Amino acid sequence: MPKILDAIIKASKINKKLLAVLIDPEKFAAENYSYFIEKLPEAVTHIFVGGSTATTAQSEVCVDFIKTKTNLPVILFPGDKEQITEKADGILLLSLISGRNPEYLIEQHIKAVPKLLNAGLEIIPTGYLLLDGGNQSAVARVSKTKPIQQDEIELIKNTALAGEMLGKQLVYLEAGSGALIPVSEKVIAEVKRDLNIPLIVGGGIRNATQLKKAYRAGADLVVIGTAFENGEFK
Ligand code: 1GP
Repeated sequence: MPKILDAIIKASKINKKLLAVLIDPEKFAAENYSYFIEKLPEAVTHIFVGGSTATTAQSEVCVDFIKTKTNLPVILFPGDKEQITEKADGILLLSLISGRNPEYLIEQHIKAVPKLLNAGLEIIPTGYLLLDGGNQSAVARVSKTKPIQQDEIELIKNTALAGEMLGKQLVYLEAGSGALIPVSEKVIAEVKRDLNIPLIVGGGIRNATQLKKAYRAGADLVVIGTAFENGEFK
């Protein structure tokens, strides 16, 4: 039973908004995160673990620790197959469909199969779109792909819908970690209009106003990393 995905779909149907905190295993140190995880805002429903360049060991230590501190679902959001650890509950199996680099469209996934086969992780096929967030993102740098400009609404929308038609179970609109400009309400609303699967939005969301705007525009789940990590979320 795909428990994590089912819960996200159910929440989306009743318009219950979800919030994920993103933890980068590379920046993780138990002594800094202990308090952080225990004191997460009540609205947080999921923990995402991933970064652009973390190793398997870093990812494992991070997930292990988080699992001792919370019962929230811990979901891998890996930048690389090396970050896959069976200690998590699930994985967003991301296909970078905004880009044209075969490595992140299919190669990484093929290489990940031996690790995923018997891992017992809930695998959630996710169409991942990198949009321009006003600065160069780690995703763009590592994946060597170009983000889609946020005014290319038709392209963004059709890319997301193509993802759904290909069988992705979630669409993730990403402005990049630390983006100066989060995904706009217009983009979120246009994508959401014809999409039948839950919509995740992340990148550059730093305060409650931006969070509310993303929800109001149609995001089902918002991901916040940097602002929580730095204790700057207002
Ligand atoms: C990055 O969308 C996430 O993949 C979170 O971005 O770190 O800017 O919150 P921030």
